[in-house]
Amino acid sequence: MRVTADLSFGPGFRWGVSTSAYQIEGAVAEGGRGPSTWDTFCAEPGRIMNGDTGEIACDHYHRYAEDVALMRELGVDTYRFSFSWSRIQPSGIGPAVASGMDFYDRLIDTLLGAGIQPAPTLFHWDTPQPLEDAGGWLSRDICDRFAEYALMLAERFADRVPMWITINEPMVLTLMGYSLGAHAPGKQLLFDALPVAHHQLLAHGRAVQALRAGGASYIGIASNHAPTWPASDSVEDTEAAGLYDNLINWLFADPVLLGSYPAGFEAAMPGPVADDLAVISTPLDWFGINHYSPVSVGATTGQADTAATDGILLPPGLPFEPRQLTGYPTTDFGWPVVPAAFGEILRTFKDRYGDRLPPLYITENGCAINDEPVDGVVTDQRRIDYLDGYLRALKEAIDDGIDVRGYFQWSLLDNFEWAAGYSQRFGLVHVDFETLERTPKASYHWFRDVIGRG
Ligand code: GBH
Repeated sequence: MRVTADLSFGPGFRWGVSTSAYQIEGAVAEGGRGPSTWDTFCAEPGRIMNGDTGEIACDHYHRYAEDVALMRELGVDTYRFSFSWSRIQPSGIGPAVASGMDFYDRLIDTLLGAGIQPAPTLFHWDTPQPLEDAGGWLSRDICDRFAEYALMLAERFADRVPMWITINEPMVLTLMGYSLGAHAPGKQLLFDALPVAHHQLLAHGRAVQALRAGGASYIGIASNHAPTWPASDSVEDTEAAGLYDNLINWLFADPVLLGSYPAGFEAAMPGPVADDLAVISTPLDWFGINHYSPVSVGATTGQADTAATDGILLPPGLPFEPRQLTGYPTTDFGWPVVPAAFGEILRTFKDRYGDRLPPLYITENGCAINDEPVDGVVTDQRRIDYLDGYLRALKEAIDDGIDVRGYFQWSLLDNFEWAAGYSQRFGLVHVDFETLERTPKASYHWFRDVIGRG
């Protein structure tokens, strides 16, 4: 399928694909890598669909050159990946392991040789297990560890890495990892998980400063955001949705962009919060938004729909209830496809932060569409339709004056989709998880055509 003429973003717009370490690398026991919380979590029976693990994943650790060649052929100018903290510092502290650094050296040099700008994320949820054992993100100490790790990475790579991302989706680690327990480390602390949000935000701010001290520049964060729609216009549903909106969106973006928490949250946070907020709001060069779907939320009635919370049944007694959004097509993961919500969240950012909003990048957007090869061809037309709709919404937002400088699609490859294991395929490139063979899908060819238009 060819792209219609109006889907072009002009010169200078950056096109990329995104991945993360645990989801693609495999080789979990090679090169001195230590265990991360995700290795531990996957080993616990019943945690991951079909008992899947990231032990081999896409075997990107060994096949990175083939994957870079796929990116070059795709025509992207940027590759967003993440460093595995456990490869660099297996115990989360102390000097870097040479073989861990060497792997990322090879990857970065191969990317640069292919004309692709590396945009690494320092942390995409895979905490070194020894740090988790010492309290993980519930402990303030991890902020010191993270700043040291950031400084080592900058000192090693700042000469070749022109764009940096501190943390991926601090909301999801807080909510899924520590509040509901569906992700590693599997804790169900409900509102007692709020310190995890604060410590990630503080670690982010400390890392921005450490990266700069180490010579790095063009630093941002990848934060996921979704419009939260009240299930009805009743006062109860509107209030419930407002609370949820603060919890999933503004609790994470306000401290970074305004230096304050939404009203009522500061008191729940540990430490000298006012001092911390000054660090958390260290100015960024750009802000990254990951966006997938809007969410519908109502007051608690006992009709919560687990499809609206990635399959997790929320415990009773919470003051809000995610509801199924009806009337939209859904991806194979069951997530609603609503391009207009993408434009809405971008406009909300501009309205909420005004002049304090740095240039935006879309650091993730994509969908699970699980088409398999037929005679060697993957005709994932529904992914093309999804991307076409979301890119049109993005173009409209840019035309309305929202400063978005790039779009990084999730994901280059089908990969380990966390609690869903290998059951959900987000890639432009199909991966056969038996043979590890890569097959570019129809959407890959379509996206190459989009990129080719600038
Ligand atoms: C990202 O998380 C991750 O950064 C990435 O590692 C992951 O592979 C990718 O997305 C795909 O999952 O209310 O039905 O719309 C995204 C996490 C996904 C959490 C959507 C909230 C709401 C489901 N978000 N989810 S729905």
